[in-house]
Amino acid sequence: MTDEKQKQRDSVRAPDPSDGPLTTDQGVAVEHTDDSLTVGDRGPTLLEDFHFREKITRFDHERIPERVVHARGAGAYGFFQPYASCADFTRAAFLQDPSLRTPVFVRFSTVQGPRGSADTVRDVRGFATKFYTPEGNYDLVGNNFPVFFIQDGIKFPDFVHAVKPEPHNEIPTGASAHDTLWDFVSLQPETLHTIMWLMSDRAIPRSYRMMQGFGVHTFRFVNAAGHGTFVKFHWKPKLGVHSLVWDEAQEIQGRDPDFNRRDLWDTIEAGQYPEWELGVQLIPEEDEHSFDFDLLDATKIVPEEQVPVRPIGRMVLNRNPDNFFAETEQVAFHTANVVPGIDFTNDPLLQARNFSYLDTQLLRLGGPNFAHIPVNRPVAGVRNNQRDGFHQEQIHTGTNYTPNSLGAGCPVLASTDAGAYRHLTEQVDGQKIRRRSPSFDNHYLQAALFWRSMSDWEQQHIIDAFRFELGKVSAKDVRARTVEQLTLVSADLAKAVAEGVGVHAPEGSQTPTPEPSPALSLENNKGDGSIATRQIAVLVTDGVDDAQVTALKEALTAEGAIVELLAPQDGTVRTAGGGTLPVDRALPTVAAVLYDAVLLPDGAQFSDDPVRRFVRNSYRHGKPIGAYGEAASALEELLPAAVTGPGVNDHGVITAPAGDDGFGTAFAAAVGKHRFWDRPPLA
Ligand code: HDE
Repeated sequence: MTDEKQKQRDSVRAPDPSDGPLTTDQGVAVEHTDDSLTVGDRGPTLLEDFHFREKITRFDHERIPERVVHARGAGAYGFFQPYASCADFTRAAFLQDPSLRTPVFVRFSTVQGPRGSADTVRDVRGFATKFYTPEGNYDLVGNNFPVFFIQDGIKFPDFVHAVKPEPHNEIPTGASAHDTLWDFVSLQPETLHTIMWLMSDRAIPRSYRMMQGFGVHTFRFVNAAGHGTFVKFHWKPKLGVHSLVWDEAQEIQGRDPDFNRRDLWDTIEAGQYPEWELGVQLIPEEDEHSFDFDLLDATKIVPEEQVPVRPIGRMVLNRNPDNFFAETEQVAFHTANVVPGIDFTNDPLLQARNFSYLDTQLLRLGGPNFAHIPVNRPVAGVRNNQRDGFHQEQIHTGTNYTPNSLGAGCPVLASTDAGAYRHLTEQVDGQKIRRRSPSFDNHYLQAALFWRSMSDWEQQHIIDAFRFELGKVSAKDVRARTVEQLTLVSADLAKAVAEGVGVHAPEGSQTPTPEPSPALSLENNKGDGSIATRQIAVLVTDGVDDAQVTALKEALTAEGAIVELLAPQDGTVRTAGGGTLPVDRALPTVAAVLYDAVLLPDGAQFSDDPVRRFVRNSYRHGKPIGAYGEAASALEELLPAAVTGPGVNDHGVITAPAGDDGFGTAFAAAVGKHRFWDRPPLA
């Protein structure tokens, strides 16, 4: 369906290259572009070669500064549609009419690494959405964690300097496991809650399509009567929230550094559109002070058990950009891009962001006219007296000041009834001071809340992550100081981390014991068990039973899974019946870490090293493994501790005799569970 944004994009597409010959930037046709203009066969090159000079100059100027944070990203277009009118609490036009689809552009990102860094690093993921609403652009510039590392934006340069590669040697790329970050963390306890999220599997999402998103700050909705309500925004993925394991994530960094970007692109191209539900936690103004934390503190969540998340609409991403640079690189999000009905709070982190985004974009996009860039252009009309500047794209006519009579007073001012933005009227008074509010003081309570809300395997992964990260820190006193901080979150956690990194965890600290919030555990966010878009590897060799492979592939594909036949070499394999079966990929070009599950069909041979490695790696990473017919016995020999006879076991290993009708269903059910953590170790 072509929406207003797509029509606008169509109107600015570069001419079709097949419409005429190659030209210069001035539209002059070119007859030869492979050799420069020289005197004689062996030069010198002539300055008058305008085509050469233009071609090289344009190339020399192709790069723009990358984002200072969130440099690495991937984006897509789609739409947002509310379920029902939200008029009771906001007048935002795009949240009134359930039949109105608002075009969106979403960019997902990592934070620490540069543009060319790997996707599957341990990091926060950006989740920024631009809604092209009838009342102008609204940007919800969120992350996949609901909290942030610092409370006041004035600390942002310190935090970012600490987490970025170290200044003397620009190491490490895309990683937080280094001295300066942990030095900062150990001295700045407000980071701890978000550090718990960073050490959890939330920091290594399986896919952008399987992440939650959060607005982080408390914002405000304002209704037509001018009444405000505090609001926290949540995106919930339809496919559930799923993550990788750290060992796997590291291997993917080498095997396919574009893992998350490719996944987003490929699924949209395949018509398997990612979808999220937008939910809001609404807090009446009179309840502002009824929590044991401050609503203005971005290092705190409002537990869902305390204030439920109310679903208000859904977002579907259904179109890849046409040009990465023009769209995904040049998109400019800004927390201050709000529309009537959405307002700010005095969260000091949000206030700083409201300054920073425009400021950085002036540099990154080369001047003040970047709203003319197609991806940034609102579908709502733009009329104002802002003029000139670098890269002015429009020819303004008429007067350029207000008030005027010579231009018939245009553009005229709007009333709020006609859609004008009006900031919420609010009484504010106090002393001018430079001091953190005492209501922001408790840094340990919610770090403990997060820890206590995790399942056993999630806690183990957090311990492993702390051990990995601190183990990479060369300054022993930084390790010790961080562990000291952890003793104020959980004695068990501190002890387990201390043991792994060779420091002592002091005893006797008081740790908070808040009631767990089950909504925080990945265990409770798995989705409905759908196997849609899951990548399933079928390992085939000569001798395979093709009838059953084909039947299983059809059944799994019908449920939306992506099934690939992998063989030691590309081309075809010979089937048991003497025919041939086409192969999708050769094993040397892929790896187990790029798949969600593996299937071993009857008749295929599992003696080859690459095949055995594939199966063992899938097992180590908790992935479902299915084998039938003779392959089941081969699997038993390969993973003796894991196969407990025919059928489905708790370890996600499914075996069955050839021709067993229930095998496909049992295997699909295991794939829908994503991972199995409680497995006997490999022999
Ligand atoms: Fe950002 N952030 N940020 N940030 N942020 C940027 O804007 C900043 C913060 C987030 O895909 C920059 O255009 C400050 C929280 C995302 O293009 C910059 C502070 C959250 C993206 C900037 C924060 C975010 C950015 C870099 C502390 C989650 C990528 C380039 C006060 C709610 C958007 C740019 C995209 C990008 C500043 C903290 C999310 C420098 C000063 C909290 C998703 O302006």
